[in-house]
Amino acid sequence: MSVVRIERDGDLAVVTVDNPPVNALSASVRQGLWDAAETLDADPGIRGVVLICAGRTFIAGADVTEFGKPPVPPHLPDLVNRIEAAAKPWIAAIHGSALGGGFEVALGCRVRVAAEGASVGLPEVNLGIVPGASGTVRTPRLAGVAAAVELITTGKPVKAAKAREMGLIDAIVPGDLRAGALAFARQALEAPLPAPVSVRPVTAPDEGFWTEARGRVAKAAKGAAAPLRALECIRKAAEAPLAEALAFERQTFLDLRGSDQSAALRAVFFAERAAPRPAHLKDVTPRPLTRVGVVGAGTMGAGIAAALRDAGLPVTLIERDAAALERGLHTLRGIFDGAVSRGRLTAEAAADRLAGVTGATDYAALAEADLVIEAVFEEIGVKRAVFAELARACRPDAVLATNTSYLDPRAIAEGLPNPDRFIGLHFFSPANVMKLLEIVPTPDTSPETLATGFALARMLGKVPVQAGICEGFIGNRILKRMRAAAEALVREGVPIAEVDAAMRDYGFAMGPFEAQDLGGLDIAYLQREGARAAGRTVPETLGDILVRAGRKGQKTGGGWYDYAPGSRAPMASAAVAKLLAPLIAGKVALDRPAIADRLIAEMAAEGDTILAEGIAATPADIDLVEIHGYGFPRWRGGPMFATGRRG
Ligand code: 3H9
Repeated sequence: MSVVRIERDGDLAVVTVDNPPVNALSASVRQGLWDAAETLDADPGIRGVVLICAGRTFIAGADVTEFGKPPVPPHLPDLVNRIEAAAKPWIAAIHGSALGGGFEVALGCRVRVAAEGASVGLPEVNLGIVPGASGTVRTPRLAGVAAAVELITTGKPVKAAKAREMGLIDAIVPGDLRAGALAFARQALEAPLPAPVSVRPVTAPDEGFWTEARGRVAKAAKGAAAPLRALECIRKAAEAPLAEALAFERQTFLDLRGSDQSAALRAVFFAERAAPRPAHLKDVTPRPLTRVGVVGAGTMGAGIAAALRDAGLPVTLIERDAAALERGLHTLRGIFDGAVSRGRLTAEAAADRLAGVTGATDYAALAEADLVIEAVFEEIGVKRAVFAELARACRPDAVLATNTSYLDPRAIAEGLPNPDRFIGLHFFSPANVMKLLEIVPTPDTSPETLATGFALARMLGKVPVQAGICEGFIGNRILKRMRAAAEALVREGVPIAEVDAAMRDYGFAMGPFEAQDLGGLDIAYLQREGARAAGRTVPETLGDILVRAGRKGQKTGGGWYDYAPGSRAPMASAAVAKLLAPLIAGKVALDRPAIADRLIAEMAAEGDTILAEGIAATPADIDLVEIHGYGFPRWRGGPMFATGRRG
């Protein structure tokens, strides 16, 4: 069947794009729309055209899979111009998402109406590009420069109501979109239509506006190039004639499309979409998940409970006594209250989230749970005791998961009846925010249980990555190696602050030493001490020396750095310099890019080992772990991509 079809409804035509899954603007769709404009312009019985889409969404953008290939005409900018120039005015009827090139096609239409749940956006910067079919030029003419800057430099779509307020759409159509859009079109055609967007005037803001915007956008971009380039395009659109602005946008788009950043972001885009549905589980049906339990209401347990509630699942939260349970519920309340004060949740929604949590101190409350996630203290004896209780209290087919970061899930599951329903689910803190979920099956875990882990990730909107069993799984194992390499640099004489600055310059929010000060040096120290006590040879680290001197990080007023009381700003520490002086070889001159290269190379080398051992399935999985769990700059694509290991 054709991807673009024309139907007639009296003197109006309905042009439907039907190109599953998301109606992307592949060459055949562009050609189909072009042909439709030609056909309908030549049809004397037609006064106007409603553009609508089949399936779950309006056109979600250019076809990203075409980006690496030679462009095929008609090109999208020409198509948008063609639609705008049509003798019979086009009216876009938007449902789902009108994104990127999809919204640009809508900008070529004379009027835009949307269904209530629809959203519109120009998310191109997330792919390392700018809108390439007039988004930066037509949006300021439609909705003003400030609105265009917000929409385009953040890449965040806006819901129909806000889009209406911003002037991005003309009306919201309740009920049936096709019927509503046809009615709207009939009425609109009775009066003079608004001018085509490209000929509307645009008011250029003053220099102060651009200075402020540049500062804000650069800060949020954290090294990504596209948002600032998009801002330049919008400025050009505000200050130069139309044709010049369009040419500038096109050139910027083409430059960026061929950039490393765009290649990296595209790779991440497709990896993220592949991750929730691994090929090897294609034919496996997950267990239904309607009732979920969490054992342990500390920071991690409360965060997991919040994530489950955000996904609409009722949660039973278990603690060992009433006081601990009360503390846990208090933590949970704090999470939802925080979301309210940040404007992410209404007070009613927060109350509803909390109301969906049933606290209990008796495991019997988990009798009907489909899945229970254990998130208690990282101590093997404590965890085993929990699973012994779960074995007694839960249904024999309930999936039982451990949220361990370092322990061997096989040891935790020892003695568990029906071990095929056991699995590791490693969340990252704060669990309701961080997207990564490492899914760790044991040799006994059934494919069904594994598929249930992935199904849970989909429900929670997480990025799941399957990891094999080893100390630290994928992410913490790479972290350990990177930290060791960072310490090695310090031993060679690179200042601590230079290592951190190098990683910030690379695109991380924080360097490895600052991050340890924030999280506390003692947890890793205690692990090393545990391993030493168990007879393993674990060489002394610089971190060990600091912890032994009472420097556990910000919480003790100092770790790798000193902190003034009440401040989180790291200051070079004379005490640390003195403590470590005997171990520091001298002073080496390494510039920041060389420092970062060395640490990233170590991460990637550990990635190689992890792949060779079968702990991770693909380099893309490793990159997703680093981006979503460890703050690796997305626009670099992850350590494997950045070091050329993904081809
Ligand atoms: C652009 O438009 C540039 C122009 O300005 C200028 C050009 C000159 N292309 O996310 P989902 C696939 S740049 C190709 O799971 P959802 C996706 O890979 C583009 N394929 O669905 C997946 O495939 P599979 C600007 C695409 O319902 C399937 O569709 N637009 C594209 O959760 C389902 O995806 C964007 O950046 C694409 N553009 O969410 C929009 N988009 O099933 C990006 C998706 O084989 N897309 N696929 O794994 C989205 O944000 C979401 O897909 C959307 C639906 C919200 C639309």
